[in-house]
Amino acid sequence: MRKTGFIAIVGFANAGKSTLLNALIQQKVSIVSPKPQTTRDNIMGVWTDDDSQIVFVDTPGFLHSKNALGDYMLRSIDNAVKDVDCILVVIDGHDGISDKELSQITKYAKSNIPIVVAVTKIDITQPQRLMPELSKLNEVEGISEVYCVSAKRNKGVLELKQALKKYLSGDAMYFEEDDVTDKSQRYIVGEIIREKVLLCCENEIPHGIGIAINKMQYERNAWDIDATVIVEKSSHKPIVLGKHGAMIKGIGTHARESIEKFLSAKVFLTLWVKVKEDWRNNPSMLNELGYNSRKNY
Ligand SMILES: Nc1nc2c(ncn2[C@@H]2O[C@H](COP(=O)(O)OP(=O)(O)OP(=O)(O)O)[C@@H](O)[C@H]2O)c(=O)[nH]1
Ligand SMILES: [Mg+2]
Repeated sequence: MRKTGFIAIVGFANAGKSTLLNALIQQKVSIVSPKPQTTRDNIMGVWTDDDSQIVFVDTPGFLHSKNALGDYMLRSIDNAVKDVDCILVVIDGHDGISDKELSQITKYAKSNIPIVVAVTKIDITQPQRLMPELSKLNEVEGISEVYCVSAKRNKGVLELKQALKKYLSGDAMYFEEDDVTDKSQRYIVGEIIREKVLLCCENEIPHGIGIAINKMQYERNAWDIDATVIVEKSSHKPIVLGKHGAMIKGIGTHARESIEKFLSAKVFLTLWVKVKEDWRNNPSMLNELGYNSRKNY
């Protein structure tokens, strides 16, 4: 019989949570970018092997909420850490460990849920810089174990996963053996497009974009996908479109290539750009884009 259970992955924005989730389950289900606040919703990534099924829950990074979407993201983190077998706190070793991170761990320790800390990005962290940072964790009560990993270079990830298995407390399978996420194909396609906008566009715009999938249909051995990139200010539209449409064309090409890999099929992708003023404070827009109380859209 397999041991099963849930492990929440939490930490500050940009710490490397989603990269670690993808490395742990050896599949890309959660998008990654150098910009903070990439993940907006809890995303489950499922690892099943001969002796266990671990359901990892990737969460948005801790943030100061400035709008209704931010409130939703904070609620998502709170929901993720309820009733889990273990909380995996991810810390960016390269940035060093801040007092805010230490007090966040102290707060979680009060819940009596085992806490494991993964200090990540060690591939770009000098060992002499890492040691004093790690000693800060000794001062914090309630940490069960600390692992140093590089999710990007896949260093220490297997050892971390093996160690996490001992915290699993259930024996009921929550997902089929070949499931990798709780999210629909439609959701992941929207996320892939958002990732490419984050990667292609600079500065402030990415925080304010949303993706609506208008159509996703499989016909004659190919997917026909029509999606809208929603921006919150009219001044953002020409930036996402680019000169003579060059930016949106580039976003479309990158997105189509990734979606083809994900769906293992040919994809025809049409992208539009629309302005919806202040959509991150608009309940019906948040609902339409899938940021509603619980799960899949
Ligand atoms: N060098 C290095 N970079 C990493 C590693 N893990 C993540 N990164 C980079 O760190 C940045 C943030 O990674 P994410 O996985 O999106 O971080 P996150 O914690 O999920 O961020 P939010 O969703 O915004 O909270 C990206 O540019 C990643 O490529 C690592 O192990 N080594
Ligand atoms: Mg993330």
